Amino acid sequence: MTKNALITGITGQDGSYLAELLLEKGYTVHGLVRRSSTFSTERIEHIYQDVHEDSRLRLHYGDLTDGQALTNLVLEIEPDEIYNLGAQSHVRVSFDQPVYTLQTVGVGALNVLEAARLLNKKKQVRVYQASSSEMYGDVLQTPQTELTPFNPQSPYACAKVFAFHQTVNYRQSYDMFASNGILFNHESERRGETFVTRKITRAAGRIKVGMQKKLYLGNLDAKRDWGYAKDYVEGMWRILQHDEPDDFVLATGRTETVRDFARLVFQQLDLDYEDFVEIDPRYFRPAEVELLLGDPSKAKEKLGWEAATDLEELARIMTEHDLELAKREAHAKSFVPS
Ligand code: NDP
Ligand code: GDR
Repeated sequence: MTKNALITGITGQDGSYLAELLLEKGYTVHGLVRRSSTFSTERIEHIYQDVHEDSRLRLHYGDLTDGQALTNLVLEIEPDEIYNLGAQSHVRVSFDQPVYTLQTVGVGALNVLEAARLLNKKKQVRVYQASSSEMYGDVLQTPQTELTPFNPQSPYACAKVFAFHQTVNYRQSYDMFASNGILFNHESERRGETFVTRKITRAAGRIKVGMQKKLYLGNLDAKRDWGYAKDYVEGMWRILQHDEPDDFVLATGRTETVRDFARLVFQQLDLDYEDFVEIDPRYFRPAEVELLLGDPSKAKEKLGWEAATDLEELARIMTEHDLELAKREAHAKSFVPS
């Protein structure tokens, strides 16, 4: 029988890859989309068909902060699986918008769990909560596992810790199938342009074609465990197919600095990052997470999941993509209508 899934955050990086994966697997996919004055559906345009055709991808207006509308939607579409990926997901921005961040990331997750609890009285629904390595914060133990204590360092991370515990609490209190994926940083050519990896690959491409002179960054010494988003959405799906609800770290098990990533990207374009990268303190954070390194052993053992793409390959995919994008931008700029 065809399965039915609801994805919050379907217009984001992960939501778009997950929607592709679930459609390939034969699911009907419902996506929650925020109303905005311009279209926000660029990442899923290639899989979206006209609503008047028999499409297995169906979009619904909604917002994680509107719990009543979310409950109505969940009770109407009766999903077998809910993937809660929606979030104000930028750590630096969460210091500027702490309350809004808590509303979407924390209360939003609780709204999803409440809606699922009500549906669960009628049919079993499985819930995936997008938890984050940011919850470990100023790390108390390396590498980080499912048992490492949290020590969050930002409003975003505090809100994710709240959502993590609510997910565990709903599992224990109501016998619900509710699982956390504790995902370490994962990137792609669809990554938002203000996250550091994409900021670097976008700038390097533009520098290569002569459209930009400098790249301004913050802390170059922060270390992150970076994987490829396409690999990670497969892990999310496996977490919900497991025979029991549980919490899993998804990571590569390798950590590198922001500086290393910049060096790698510029090298791939035969450039030296030191000639172009400048430090701008505006990108420093009030509190920084200096080191993240995940131990994905449990996911490997119980789910058979492993990150398939290494950092060099990830940097190559993103750099090639953004060089082509920069070339098209340069071409469009040079075009003079006759
Ligand atoms: P993105 O920032 O790319 O996407 C976030 C999505 O959430 C977008 O679709 C956005 O909609 C939507 N959204 C934001 N606010 C609301 C709201 N109030 N109501 C409904 N939807 C909303 O994030 P990613 O795809 O990178 O990440 C997916 C999830 O995984 C997030 O929860 C993130 O915090 C978490 N995570 C991400 C990691 C990563 O490395 N990428 C690692 C660990 C966890 P819109 O397009 O309209 O802005
Ligand atoms: P992060 O990702 O905070 O880990 O959160 P981000 O790419 O924003 O920062 C990674 C590291 O790079 C440093 N940095 C910069 N960051 C940004 N954005 N811009 C800069 O100019 C810059 N210069 C240096 C940061 O200080 C940081 O140390 C991401 C998000 O996807 C979260 O939603 C997710 O939960 C975590 O990953 C896991």
